[in-house]
Amino acid sequence: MPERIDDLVVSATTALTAAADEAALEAWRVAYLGRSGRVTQILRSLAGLPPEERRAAGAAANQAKTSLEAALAAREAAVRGASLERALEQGRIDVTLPGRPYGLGRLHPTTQMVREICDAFAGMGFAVVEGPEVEWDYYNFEALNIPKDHPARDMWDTIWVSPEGPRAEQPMLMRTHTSPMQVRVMEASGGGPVRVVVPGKCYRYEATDATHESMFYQVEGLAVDVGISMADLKGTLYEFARRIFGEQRRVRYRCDYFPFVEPGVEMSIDCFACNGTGCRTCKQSGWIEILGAGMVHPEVLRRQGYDPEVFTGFAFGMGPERVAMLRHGIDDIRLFYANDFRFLQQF
Ligand code: 2U9
Repeated sequence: MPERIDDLVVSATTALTAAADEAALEAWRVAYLGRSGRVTQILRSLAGLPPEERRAAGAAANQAKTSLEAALAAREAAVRGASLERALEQGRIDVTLPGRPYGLGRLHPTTQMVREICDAFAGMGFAVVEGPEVEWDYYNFEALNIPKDHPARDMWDTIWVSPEGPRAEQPMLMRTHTSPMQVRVMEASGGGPVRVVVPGKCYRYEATDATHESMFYQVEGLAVDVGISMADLKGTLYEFARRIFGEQRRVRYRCDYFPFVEPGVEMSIDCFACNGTGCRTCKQSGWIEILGAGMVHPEVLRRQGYDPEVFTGFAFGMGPERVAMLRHGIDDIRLFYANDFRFLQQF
């Protein structure tokens, strides 16, 4: 007999108690109950015993094998149970915990500003309309008193859509301002009065820097009717400035040139950061330029069928990103469209 059965059962039981996982249990099974296991070796040695010992030894050996197999099954169940408990504990979900709050989405700062500007004018009777971003040269330039080869075209570096560029018979481009839509509104108005603001994306083919982007937004406006005067322009834009920048704001108008208005003006507000005494925001001037405007050029009216001796109008244009930059102290327009959530989530 290779070893005493009683001794083997004791050592096997001790070793089984120490087996703490499935790999250890399998190793134990191979060592004791496997084809070359120590219990199997005893069972094989029975044939070599004298007949008078074989019966008793065989019964003891089989008893040992049965009890060790039962002990292995019990130990495997215990190890699996403990493993399940650990897994359940690690994966335990406390269903009474509050749900993780979803971050609420928000409007882009440009969208917020565009909506605020449009609301201010809508409150003064202006309709809000949008138009195509890919435009005909006619609506973007010619109808605005900027004929081909006019030097004013140099004010707008343009992205041409027509393969032949500006030489095409009817060139197409990415609009450089939202003015083309005002032309379309006058064209469709049948000679009637107009009160619109036009928000939308515009494009310019120029190097980007802290104040220039290749895609940016504009909000332009147009009022055409009988008897509209410069006073209407000044009063409307003054009210706009107070609605956006505060009731105490003062405005200043200075002459400026645009081919589609005459006279043309730039409107500034007194600096809301220093109340006009001079600071970084207003570059020590006490004033901040907000928009351009003017009385619609008679040629622009005439081309759309209005008699400039009867109908007059005013128009204006502004950059909502600039207004937002002033309000929030943002110093680089490129932040608006860099898709950096650290910037966007602040608004
Ligand atoms: C029509 C007639 C006249 C729109 C106008 C401006 C002055 C102006 C710039 C301000 C900053 C564009 O965003 S900006 O770069 N615009 O200063 N725009 S008058 O005049 C029009 C438009 C349409 C039919």
